[in-house]
Amino acid sequence: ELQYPDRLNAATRLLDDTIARWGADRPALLSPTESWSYGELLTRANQIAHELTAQGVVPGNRVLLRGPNTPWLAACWLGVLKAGAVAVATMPMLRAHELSKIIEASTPAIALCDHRYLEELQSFDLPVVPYGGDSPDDLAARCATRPEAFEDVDTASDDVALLAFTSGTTGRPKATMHFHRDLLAIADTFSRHLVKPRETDLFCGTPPLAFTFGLGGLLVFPLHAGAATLLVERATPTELADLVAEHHVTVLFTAPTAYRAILASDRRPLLSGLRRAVSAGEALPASVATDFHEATGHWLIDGIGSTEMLHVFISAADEDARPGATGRVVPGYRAQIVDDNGRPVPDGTPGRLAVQGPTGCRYLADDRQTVFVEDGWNLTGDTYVRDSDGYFHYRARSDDMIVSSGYNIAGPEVEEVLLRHPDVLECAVVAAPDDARGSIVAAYVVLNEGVPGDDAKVKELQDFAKSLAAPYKYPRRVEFIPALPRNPSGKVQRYLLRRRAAE
Ligand code: 3SK
Repeated sequence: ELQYPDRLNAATRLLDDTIARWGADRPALLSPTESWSYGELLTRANQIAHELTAQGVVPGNRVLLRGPNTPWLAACWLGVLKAGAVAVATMPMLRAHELSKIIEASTPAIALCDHRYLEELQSFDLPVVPYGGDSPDDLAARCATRPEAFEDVDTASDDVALLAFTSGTTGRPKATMHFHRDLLAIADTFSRHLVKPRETDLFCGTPPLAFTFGLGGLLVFPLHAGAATLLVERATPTELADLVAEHHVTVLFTAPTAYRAILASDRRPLLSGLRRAVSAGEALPASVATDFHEATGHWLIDGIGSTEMLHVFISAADEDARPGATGRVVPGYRAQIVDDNGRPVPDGTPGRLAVQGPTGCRYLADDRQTVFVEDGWNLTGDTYVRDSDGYFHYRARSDDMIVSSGYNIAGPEVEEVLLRHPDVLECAVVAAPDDARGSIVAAYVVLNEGVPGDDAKVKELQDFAKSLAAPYKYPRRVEFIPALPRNPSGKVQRYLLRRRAAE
């Protein structure tokens, strides 16, 4: 079991203690145009903590952060923790009406905002300090007048360090609270046992730091290991592959769709320089896992985590990886499959995934419990099967199970079949209400550029699905759409498709 002292500040551990171990001159944060050493990062984070304190921020206050992944955003996040305040990082693409829900729920004392993203914050009664620009009121100008050293606030290990918002299945955000010690726990579990970072590594990836997948993979894990991280604002799969090659990235964090797109492109060989590659956020199709292995000789580190649990709790790496299975429980966590009454089911039987560990779900003042906790077990909202070797196989989000004429059909399984068709770029499969069958399988398909989406293609995809899976699973309805709806962290918003299918 992980043991942490009663009092600790995660920013001290990630920054000051890393410097004490590895020195201050090593690179910490890179962007395509900048490079900050650990020493420079420490100075800026300390000055930000001074500035926040001077602005009246006291321990426990929340500080809203808004901007894409940049070194300044990372320094702000660390400065907030050093000041004993609570970081509320928001996805940069959120608009004012989405931000209003977050601001209402988190009541921040102040916002630190990338100077290019100020507009959406203007309608709120909230002090805002811009960063990353060169105006006289920019955070950089303010920091220049502040001391370089700061005595980090002596927070309790179970003081809240961050609020992470999840859009859940309804689009109404809920705030999950995570402690200082939780940030160390994710580094001491998933990162230590699966990612196995080295101080010589360079991390890179696409998830925003406001998504805890990105926060862990692109900030907490590299700093905890004394490594460097290349922060990029946004990158298409092709651009990401180019960055990997140009900067000699060794550890990559991104979603299955990006791996799939790179592997299908002429950038495929560029992945071979990677030492480790992590996939999460969506279920990893077995075909992508196998293809990645063929291209690089390495297995993708697949994982499932959640905003509620902070990071990944089931995963497999290296020779433990099994295409088609997410993996086994990450050391430090426990997982089981239970029925609707919370009773464990035998291996091989699908049920609800329940997980327990050093991190866990705590919602801030919210009575909606789609993921609820009982006796320390967190129900994740996913349907899984555990096999007799202890591997967990994803079936569907519990609400993505389609019951059609009495058959239980996992939407992602049908997606996986359709993705094997050479004309399909991406797809999502949901239930559409049907008088005769209860529900039918409806597939929303994005075709590769130039492929016509006509009746002949519908029939071809249906026949293709019937040829690869039990015929009762084939999509009785196929609709072609230009792009899948995704939330700002890149997850497919199946609830929107379910709504559309019900119209
Ligand atoms: O979606 C996931 O699997 C995930 C992984 C790590 C951290 C957070 C999330 C939501």
